[in-house]
Amino acid sequence: MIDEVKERALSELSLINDAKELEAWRVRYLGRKGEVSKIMKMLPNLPVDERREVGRKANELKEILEEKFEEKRREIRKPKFEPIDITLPGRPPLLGRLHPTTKILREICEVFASMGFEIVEGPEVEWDYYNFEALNIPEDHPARDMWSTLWIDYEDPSGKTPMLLRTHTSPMQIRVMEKRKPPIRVIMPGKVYRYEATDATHESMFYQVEGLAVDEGITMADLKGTLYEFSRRLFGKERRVKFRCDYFPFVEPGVEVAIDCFICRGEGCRLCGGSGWIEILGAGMVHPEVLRRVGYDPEVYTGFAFGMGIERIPMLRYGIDDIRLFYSNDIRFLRQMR
Ligand code: 2U9
Repeated sequence: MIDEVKERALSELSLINDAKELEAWRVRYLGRKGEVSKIMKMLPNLPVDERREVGRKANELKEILEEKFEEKRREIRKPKFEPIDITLPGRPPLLGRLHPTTKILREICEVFASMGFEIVEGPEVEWDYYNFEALNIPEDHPARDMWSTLWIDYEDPSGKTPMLLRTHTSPMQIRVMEKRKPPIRVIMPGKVYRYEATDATHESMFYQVEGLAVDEGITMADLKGTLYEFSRRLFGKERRVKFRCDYFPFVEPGVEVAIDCFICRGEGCRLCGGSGWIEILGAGMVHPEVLRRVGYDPEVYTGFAFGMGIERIPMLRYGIDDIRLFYSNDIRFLRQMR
């Protein structure tokens, strides 16, 4: 009989889908005069040995029906559609931003790509040969002091030169020249490493873009024309550009390139340190010794090269006063980018 009540109750319940019917069902089965109560009231009339078994089953029935009742009640109460308040303002989607280094790097690449330069990348762990020797910076030469180097503790079994983290992207230019024949027009963006105490203007890792053009008949005029164009495309077409002598072992002559300050236009202000000029890059005609080493005849081929540190540019443009902010992974820094 208990089983029959259970089956009936559950099959009726399965057809119910409103609160009124559900309440009637509850009264019918779980109410004071309901089916379960009726069974309970019968218990004292049963023989003692049957009473126990029937009592247990009756309690079980009661529990199951109560549980199923609750389940159904929750189901009925749940709205069929999530209510939405269409007057609430929408949640703005979270937009990613470009890191200032990435943004400027892309701008630089675009300018040179439009002038016919190809973008190449290369290894950050290098041989001493490519980072120094081939660039006319011999071992024990004082010129090496220009680059505080992070050495890699590795000795190549073939007796190759020591390994290091590249201190500039120049080694890649040697690799390109070894692999190809002129005409060459490439730029190489990438990370470089220096063994240096960090401060507001120095980091042990930073980005560089270097460029190289080698062909027959390339002159200083090509260098100047290219870098004039670059400076104006990046910093404004009204910029004045100044070339001054400088020294790098891998170029001869070497120059330092400065633009008139884009804040004070040369008057002298805080940004340019009062001089009216801002240094943006270094450059020069590729040293004949460097060409000879990669098997190019310097009597036939000439070239120009340039190099710049990237972070300096967004620092000037966005007024960022500490280079350490770039790679400390503080999201508040990136959120300020447009
Ligand atoms: C080859 C031949 C010549 C690359 C050059 C510079 C001048 C230069 C510095 C600017 C700031 C590096 O980031 S920085 O510290 N670079 O001033 N770089 S000429 O000349 C080369 C490179 C490769 C084969």
